[in-house]
Amino acid sequence: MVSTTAQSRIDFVQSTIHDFSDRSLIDKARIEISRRQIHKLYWFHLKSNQSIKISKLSNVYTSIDRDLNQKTVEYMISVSANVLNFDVQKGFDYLLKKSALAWEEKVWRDFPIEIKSIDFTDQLALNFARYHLHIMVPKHDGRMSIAAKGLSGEGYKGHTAWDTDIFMLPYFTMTYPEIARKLLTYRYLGLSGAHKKAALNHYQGAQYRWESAWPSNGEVAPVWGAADIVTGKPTKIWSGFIEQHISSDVAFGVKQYIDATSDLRFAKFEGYEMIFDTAKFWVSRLEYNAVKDRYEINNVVGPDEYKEHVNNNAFTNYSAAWNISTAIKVYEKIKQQDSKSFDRLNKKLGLDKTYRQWKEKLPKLYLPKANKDKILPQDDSYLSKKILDLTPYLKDDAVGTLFHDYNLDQVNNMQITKQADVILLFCLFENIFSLGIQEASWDYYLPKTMHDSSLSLSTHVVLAVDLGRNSEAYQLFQKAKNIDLGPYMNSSNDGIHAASLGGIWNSVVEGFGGLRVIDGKLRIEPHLPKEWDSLDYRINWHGARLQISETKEDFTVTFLNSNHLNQIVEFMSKGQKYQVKAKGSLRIKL
Ligand code: IFM
Repeated sequence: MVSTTAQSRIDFVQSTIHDFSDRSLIDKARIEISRRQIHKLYWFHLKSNQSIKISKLSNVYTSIDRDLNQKTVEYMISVSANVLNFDVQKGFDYLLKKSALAWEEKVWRDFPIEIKSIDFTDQLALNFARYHLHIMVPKHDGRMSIAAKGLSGEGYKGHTAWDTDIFMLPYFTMTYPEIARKLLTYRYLGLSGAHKKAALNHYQGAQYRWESAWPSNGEVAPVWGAADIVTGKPTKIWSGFIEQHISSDVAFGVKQYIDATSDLRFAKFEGYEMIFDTAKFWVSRLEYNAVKDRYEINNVVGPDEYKEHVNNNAFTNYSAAWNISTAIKVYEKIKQQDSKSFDRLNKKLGLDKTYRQWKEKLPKLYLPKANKDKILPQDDSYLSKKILDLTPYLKDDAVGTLFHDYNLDQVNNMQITKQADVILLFCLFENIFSLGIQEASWDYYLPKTMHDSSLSLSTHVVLAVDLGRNSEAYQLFQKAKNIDLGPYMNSSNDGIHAASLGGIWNSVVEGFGGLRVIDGKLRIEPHLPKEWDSLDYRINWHGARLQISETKEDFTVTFLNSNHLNQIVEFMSKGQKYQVKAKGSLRIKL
């Protein structure tokens, strides 16, 4: 089948061979074509107990594939057919073995993660998540990233969202940094699209697109969504216009990668520029409130997409402040230590002027504070909205059931949260908020949270563990596991939920395993659930490969190998600093 995408004019050649163990059993065959589909129908006559084995082999070539010598359709057809004929000669069993060997060598054996649990599906879900993470990441080409539905469906039209930067990147950063780097290169190339979006909105710097496709495209998020139950008209989707935290999400992923890998080449030539350019966007985005003598970020959608046009969404403001303060630190550091990179970036981005703006505005950027009950307000108006008892909706396993009774305007005016918002803020910036604030806010927001986005549950797992609510965390983990692997047959109709699969690794390793990168430092504080005997995983830290083996009583960090002789790895646990030398191992009692 040869097809061309309607807007970007990319040619696709897809070939399939049906290989039969005995072609003489085929009575007749016919090709059928329907919209975007091509089928071949076969009729057989099989006697009782007689069988036929059918193998289906396919390949796909596109005119943007880098490894093709020529990009013409004729050339692609000939390569595609030759490769397929060659593969069919080798046979399905051979190809299967080759594939299994590659999985074994590159994924399962290199970075094993083993959970000893009373429930074997804990391990199964983790393997399932890792399988998808590896098949859907375009590690061969930085011009693409992971789509919100991976490769398994047409939901979100293959677009990339913050799902990659916040929910999937941690897995790759900590285990396959070379793949993480490709995902970040996509963001670097996407600066051109981000500049377009900022300019269109009269801002400066890089305003990343809420949904993105080809790096240089502008915003591609849809404008209209499902029918409104009250008006009967399509609901406007505001994310592409005012869900702006994506710019600091990208910078956050960049900084975590630099902290975990110390990849200076990336930092100098791609990473710092993204941190600066997003901070440049934020400083141009801030609005001065003369009455209160402070800068605000008004009229946004935060991670909770059931609250539109809100002012001072805590997640947005805090993450923007983090973005600006990180840019200030990087500016000061490279100005002192690496004048060559500084001069290049200063010239390109006009950093001296922007630095003055960062320094002037950051101290006055409004950061919402917890109220007298220690609840951090999600935004300026959330806590004064009407409260609806969500129990009947929360009992329902389907998502979006609220919209059978209310439209988005009505939901907007009630204390109903679609997905982790304040809770995610606590997970990403845990040092800023006291345990008391995190606990009170957890108790307040949880009954108001619908988990109507698949990004929600795993974030809740991680914070529940941090708050010492292990059995609640394990229950939430059971639900998170079921998002794609569960019994609800329709849940993955539009494709799997890529971020939630990243979230499975986050729940296991960052949550129960207690592995975090905080302020540039590695921290390990395991809290295994009572259902688990042990958790074993491997990570990369500054080029060193570490094996971490955890039980409920203790944990051991073993330094397996490194590119640098005499390397020492430092990590924190419960406020204590530890060091482990190359080939060494350290056991710490809990
Ligand atoms: O990016 C998410 C968003 O946060 C909630 N709705 C689904 C999107 C794609 O997964």
